[in-house]
Amino acid sequence: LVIMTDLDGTLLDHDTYSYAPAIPVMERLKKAGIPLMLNTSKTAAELMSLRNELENSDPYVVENGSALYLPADFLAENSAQNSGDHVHILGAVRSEILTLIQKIRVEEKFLFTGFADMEVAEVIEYTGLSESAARRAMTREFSEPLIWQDSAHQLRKFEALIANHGLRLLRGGRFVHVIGACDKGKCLQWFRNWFASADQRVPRFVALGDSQNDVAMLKTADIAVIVRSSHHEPPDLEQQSAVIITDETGPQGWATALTQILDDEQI
Ligand code: 2M8
Ligand code: MG
Ligand code: MG
Repeated sequence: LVIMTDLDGTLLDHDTYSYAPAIPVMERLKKAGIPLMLNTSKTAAELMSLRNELENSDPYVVENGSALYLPADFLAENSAQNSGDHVHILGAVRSEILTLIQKIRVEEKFLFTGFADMEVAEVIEYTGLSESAARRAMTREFSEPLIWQDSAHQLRKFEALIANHGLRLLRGGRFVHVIGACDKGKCLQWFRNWFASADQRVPRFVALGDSQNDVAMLKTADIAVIVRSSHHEPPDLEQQSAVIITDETGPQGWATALTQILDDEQI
């Protein structure tokens, strides 16, 4: 078994960013040797800080599937590879994203505010992050989060225009994210293939998420857990066999669902 999880609104509380209710389950995973792979909209800088705090050395994915990381420790334990960290980029370069969206904003008079337009104080205001955490969220490499201030019709037009340049939109808990031709699900599948190519038994993946940007990951997983949000409706997975929707929100729902799964698996 491998656990792959979203952060905001899933392992972390939407408002306080606390993961306290999930600590006992994270310890149980560690004891059982089950990897906990973080797969998030957050940046590599944000993940470095959080993974240190959690003492997590498992593979992870940043900026909505834009880049995935296989840390040297994990590679040494799980494969014959012994040559440092491995990074695989599936997404687009942020400077190219910014050039394009700023150009079409002028041409089409779209109304939006992206992280590149914001001072740290504004990011703090929109997210409730601390100053240092907001700065880490602003060090983006592969994506641009936007506050969309125009109509839904204009958003669809924006989406069609950026699609001509190989870019797409995904909706997180607070922002609309402009990214390359990637998503969290492609990364889950990449890891599955990696286990096979490393001559490992391919594990079953449990994925947990709360928003539209998690749908591809949830659909690709063997067991999908939709963590209920206090802020929006659960995303629609259409037909998927093994899907659980939690009663509780955020890390409490995360912990209850995983406890049930681990109990069922007799882990
Ligand atoms: C952004 O991501 C969340 C994920 O759901 C969102 O769209 O609401 C990103 O900018 C991320 O880097 C940041 O940490 C987070 C803070 O709420 O917002
Ligand atoms: Mg989320
Ligand atoms: Mg997220």
